[in-house]
Amino acid sequence: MVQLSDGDIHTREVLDWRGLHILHGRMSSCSQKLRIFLNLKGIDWQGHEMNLAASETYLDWFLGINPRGLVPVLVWNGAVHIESNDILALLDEAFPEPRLIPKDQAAVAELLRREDDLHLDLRALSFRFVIGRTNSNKTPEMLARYRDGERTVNGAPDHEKRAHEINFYERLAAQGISDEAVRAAAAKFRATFNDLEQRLARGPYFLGRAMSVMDIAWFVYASRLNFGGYPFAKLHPRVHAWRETLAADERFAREVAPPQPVLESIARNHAEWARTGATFSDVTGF
Ligand SMILES: N[C@@H](CCC(=O)N[C@@H](CS)C(=O)NCC(=O)O)C(=O)O
Repeated sequence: MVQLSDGDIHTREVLDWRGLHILHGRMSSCSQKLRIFLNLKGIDWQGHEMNLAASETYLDWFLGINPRGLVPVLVWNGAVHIESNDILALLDEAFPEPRLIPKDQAAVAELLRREDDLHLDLRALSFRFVIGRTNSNKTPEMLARYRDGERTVNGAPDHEKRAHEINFYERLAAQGISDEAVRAAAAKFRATFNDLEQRLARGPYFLGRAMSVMDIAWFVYASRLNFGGYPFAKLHPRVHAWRETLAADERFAREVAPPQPVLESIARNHAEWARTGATFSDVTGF
């Protein structure tokens, strides 16, 4: 569990926030996962939406809450919790109905770890095939401030986690998202969705008869990749049908739906990539 300690938090006003507050991003996959989870549990929360396109999580105000500069963040009666999967575990304990993280399933921890590991791959594919961002939205000054800040997680410097983010944005600025990087990321998703396809042969949800956090987490990833043109129906028909079933449920659908202007821009991007032979299938051969 990552609950920040008092000394980690420089934006002191949040210590006075009562109730359950979520700092999140509309198009952030980890935030989408948390919002679906909250919907299914029927938990009331107060939202603080951060604009990720404008890099608001790199502002001092936000970094004073989460030194990693990432959403989502839970502030619950003044206690600050980061890392989406830890937040879900905490909330599942506090609001056990319906139970979404079964205790007796060894597969849960492994599949959530895999989801977290693939996060930067999802971001790369999203930028390239959904948002169409090939340049970094972080200036060198922003990255330097992010790198050099004297910020801590539980009292200890947190350079390694931040290094991953910095590497990602420096590479993006230097070389965009190469076809090679796309193919490597896509292959990892294909292998994981092949495993998930096998799981769905045993029941309607990834863990069998009951819906769980696994379905939420992978629904978010599958929805994002679906927007990018990943051919689910062709490669993983059961995953395709499972995603469509969940997408018919508003508690899922509304959280992954891009705002109208973003939808229009995605449609324009796809038309352009189709015209130039640069779609997801063109690049990956899937
Ligand atoms: N391991 C973290 C990952 C969180 C994360 O990477 N959040 C992304 C959005 S999905 C973010 O805040 N990105 C800010 C940016 O890239 O500017 C978690 O599970 O909470």
